[in-house]
Amino acid sequence: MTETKEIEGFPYLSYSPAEFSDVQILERAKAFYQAMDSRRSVREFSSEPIAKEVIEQLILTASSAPSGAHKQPWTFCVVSDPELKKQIREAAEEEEYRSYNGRMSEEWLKDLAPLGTDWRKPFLEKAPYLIVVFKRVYELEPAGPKHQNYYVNESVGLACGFLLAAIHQAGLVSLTHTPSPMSFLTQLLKRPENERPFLLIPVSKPAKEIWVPDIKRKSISEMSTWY
Ligand code: IYR
Repeated sequence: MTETKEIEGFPYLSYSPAEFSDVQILERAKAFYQAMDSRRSVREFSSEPIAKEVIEQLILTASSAPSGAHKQPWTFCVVSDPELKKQIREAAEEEEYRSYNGRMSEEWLKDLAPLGTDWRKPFLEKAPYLIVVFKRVYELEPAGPKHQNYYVNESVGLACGFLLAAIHQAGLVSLTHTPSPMSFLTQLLKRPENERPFLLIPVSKPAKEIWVPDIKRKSISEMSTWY
């Protein structure tokens, strides 16, 4: 049963996370790793529709992430309108064309080669939903002062991580697309001045045939140091 009390004038709730045995904790840690390790970024999408309610649930999961001073400095713009998706694709491809043909260094292009990316982004029209995540640098009171948010990149990055996990867990696929520069999203989606585009995440059911690069994740010893 949840109890309530005041601490230094603020309301608190008692919180009792589920408890497990050491054996169960290891099993659960392994099972979750297996589930998450089977996630891949994809570039082939299905155009099959997905219920709006599903996307709402995914966004609620994303928004359960921790954030600096609990400011929840994020806005999730969900695009399913075909005309708007087309405009986003055209604007993204224009920027990406320039990136792939001059703005990116030789080394960067070489690093991307095994991933099979290029300036073409047909998935921006094909996927039934694009979730465009905006970070809220500050909050605007109507005709009032600005209020700073804290650790905005960390907070929105965490929310995006939760979102990718939720998408995968639901049986859907996604890509963390980073069109650069991204300011066209502010204009096309008519976002207010306190918001900046953060990530563009197309979401769909798995396409019938998907090929992903044969890349390896770092081993525990390569990416952890224990003191
Ligand atoms: N923004 C480009 C390039 C690109 C960047 C990263 I980081 C990738 O992991 C893959 C591609 C694009 O989205 O194609």
